[in-house]
Amino acid sequence: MKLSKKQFKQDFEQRLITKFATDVTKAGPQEKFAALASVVKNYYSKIWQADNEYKDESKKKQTYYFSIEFLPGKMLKSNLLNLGILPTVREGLEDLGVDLDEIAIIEPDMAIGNGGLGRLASCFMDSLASTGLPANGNGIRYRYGLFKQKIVDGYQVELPDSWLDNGNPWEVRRSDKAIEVRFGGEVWLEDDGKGNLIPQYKNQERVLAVPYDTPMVGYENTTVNNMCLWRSEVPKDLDLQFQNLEYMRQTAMLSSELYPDDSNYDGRLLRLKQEYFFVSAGLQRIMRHYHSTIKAPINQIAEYIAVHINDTHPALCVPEFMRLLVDEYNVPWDRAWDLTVKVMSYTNHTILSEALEKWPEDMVKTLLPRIYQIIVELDRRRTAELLPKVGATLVHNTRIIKDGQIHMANLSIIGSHSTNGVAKLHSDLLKDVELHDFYEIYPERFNNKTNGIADRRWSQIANERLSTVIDETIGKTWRHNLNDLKLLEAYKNDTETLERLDAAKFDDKQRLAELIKERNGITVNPEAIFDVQVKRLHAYKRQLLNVLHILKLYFDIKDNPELDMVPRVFIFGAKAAPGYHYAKSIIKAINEIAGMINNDPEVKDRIKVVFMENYNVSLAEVIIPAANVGEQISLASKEASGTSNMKFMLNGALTMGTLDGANIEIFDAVGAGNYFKFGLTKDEVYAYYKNNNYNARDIYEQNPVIHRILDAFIDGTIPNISMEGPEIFDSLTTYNDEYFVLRDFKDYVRAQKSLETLYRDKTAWTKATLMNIANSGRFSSDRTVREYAEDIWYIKPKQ
Ligand code: GPV
Repeated sequence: MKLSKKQFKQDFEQRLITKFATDVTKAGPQEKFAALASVVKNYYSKIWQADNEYKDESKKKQTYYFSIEFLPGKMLKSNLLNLGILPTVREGLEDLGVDLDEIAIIEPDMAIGNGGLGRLASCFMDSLASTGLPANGNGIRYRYGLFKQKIVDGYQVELPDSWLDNGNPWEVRRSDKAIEVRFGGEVWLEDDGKGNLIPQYKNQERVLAVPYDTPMVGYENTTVNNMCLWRSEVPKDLDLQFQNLEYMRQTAMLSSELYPDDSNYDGRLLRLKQEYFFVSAGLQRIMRHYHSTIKAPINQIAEYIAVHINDTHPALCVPEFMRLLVDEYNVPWDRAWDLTVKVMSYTNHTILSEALEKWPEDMVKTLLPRIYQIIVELDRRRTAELLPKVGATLVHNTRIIKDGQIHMANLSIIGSHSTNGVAKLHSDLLKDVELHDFYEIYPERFNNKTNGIADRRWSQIANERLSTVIDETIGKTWRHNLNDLKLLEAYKNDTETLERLDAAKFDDKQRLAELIKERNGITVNPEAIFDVQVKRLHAYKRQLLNVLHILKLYFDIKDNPELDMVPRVFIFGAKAAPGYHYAKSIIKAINEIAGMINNDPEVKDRIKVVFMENYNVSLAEVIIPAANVGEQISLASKEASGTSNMKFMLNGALTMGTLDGANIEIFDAVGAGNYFKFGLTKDEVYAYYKNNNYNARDIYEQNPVIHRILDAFIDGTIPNISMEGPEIFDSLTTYNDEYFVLRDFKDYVRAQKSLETLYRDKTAWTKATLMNIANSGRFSSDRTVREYAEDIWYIKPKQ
């Protein structure tokens, strides 16, 4: 949009008066933020309305992305950037003596997601709008987002994230569009005399779902999409007497808290209620819109809407859509099923068995009796139809209902026309191994969509210094088309460019060093290698492997106090699910090891270990630009994709990585010389499973280096871990090291050595850095959503 600095200053000062009866000299930071956000909202509102009108009139097909998590982080700068007014606003504020960064920091992170899955959903929201694709988000407006992490005595402590205390300037509450969602009670079918079976209900629990719309502003275009988040309330007509207090409490709880589990299934009733709540409300809103605005016959609905099931949490979309079509719109069963499969599509984000959702039949039957009937009927008809075609084994292995449980992945695959994995390796594993039986029956449904990132946030916003260097080298077209970063390759031997890249990195490292000083009280040397692992704490991600390597270096120094090594700062950021005991023990161990090493005078600052508390999107925006190395060290086959690997690459950090998830595609893009590869391949991992011949205790007994490192966990070397030390030690020995940490250790150490060697050659290192940036174009989520649009949703961009 067009905006002069003068106009902006006027708008901002005026808003301070109308909103807070104050001026720029007296306003507090919260007031300044709220006034600025309100001005920005005013700027995009006209575009939003116009785009809504365009969508209504053109009636073009739209996607609805159902996700139980979103993780947008802060929205102010992203909105400013996308509106094309970030520099104008920054300068305007400067004229008024206000620092934009100091205002931006006031906004709480919107953290209604756990990690990669939620962040991916938000990257998609940005990219969908930025590529002009007509799409909507659908989720839950949790009153409390992901917990805030404090580290106390080295332990993780969880505090509530009460992010709405000062209001949310971006959202619009639409009470007029509230919808009722019903749970429990009894249901039976009655013949209406015309051969139709009409469900009758008794004693249902009614909940009001109120939508809060948040605009998703496209990058320098005219698209503004909508992310709809639902809040649960008590229906207004209910008689609120004393006996209803418990009911009111239950209702409020539906949209009260985000479950803090990442890649882990927790089969609690409240979670199932949340899943149905946002699914039913979202689909009902779509149906209303279809009838009020699209006004096409119901049997054409698949030509106007696509519904995406982001992992299995919204899998109830399948039976709920059936219910709406069959019960509310009198569509015959077979026709309804055909429409459902055409409308739905599904993404799988993991093969870890502990993350696969299976709900007990009884629970679904009691909470959602009509949905249960529909699922039983779907299962029955499918079994009858397929038995003669594919045989009993395949049918049994792929049934929706098995052993008294409803398998949500099976429901999602069967009820949709597309199932995709999130990186090539992961999609291949789905086809060849984990979902092979489904692949036999529905080969045409399987496809790959390698993840991507909203590059604008991770470069233009998070790393202005690097962005400027890139502009000065190859011009600005990369800001619109990330593939143009490829132009950088022409400068890979250009000393001046390499020096500038290096200087930008140094600035970013200094900025992080200051933050570390402020938050952790640790002084780190910006000349050191910044070696970073930031992601949820999970055994399969193997933060422990990183820790063992740090201990190895530490003992090398203890054995040889004069050891010549490039100084390293190991930086961790990780939240553990509150109920994940083992993960919390690792956090405690990292912090105790940090204390031990950082305070050992003999180390002479050659190693520093920093655990930064409360890792979240906005902390990532400071840490990742400052990284020299990104640790992507999951056991091959376990990390479906990973997305921080792409953020590191884009910011000129080199990957220390296994051949897992999207790492493989990064490796292919940058070439062997610009990536530190180590570890078992997925075939080697699967061979161990097949032959059942992994023996971690043997490695411990036979490798003296590993022996000594592991003993440090139980012999008092590492202080204050008398509970955690043995737990970790036993997991690696007695319990046979589930994720082959010991097996990959030696090769990891080798790769780390070669990393150090390369870092000593500054030019060679920076050149590798440039090659990473230059080849990161493919990992823009603009590319990813375009692929979804073409291959899965059949939607077209505006213009
Ligand atoms: I399932 N993922 C996640 O963050 N939470 C989950 O509950 C599940 C998956 C992640 C995967 O672990 C990552 O490898 C992947 O990059 C991300 O989803 C986005 O696809």
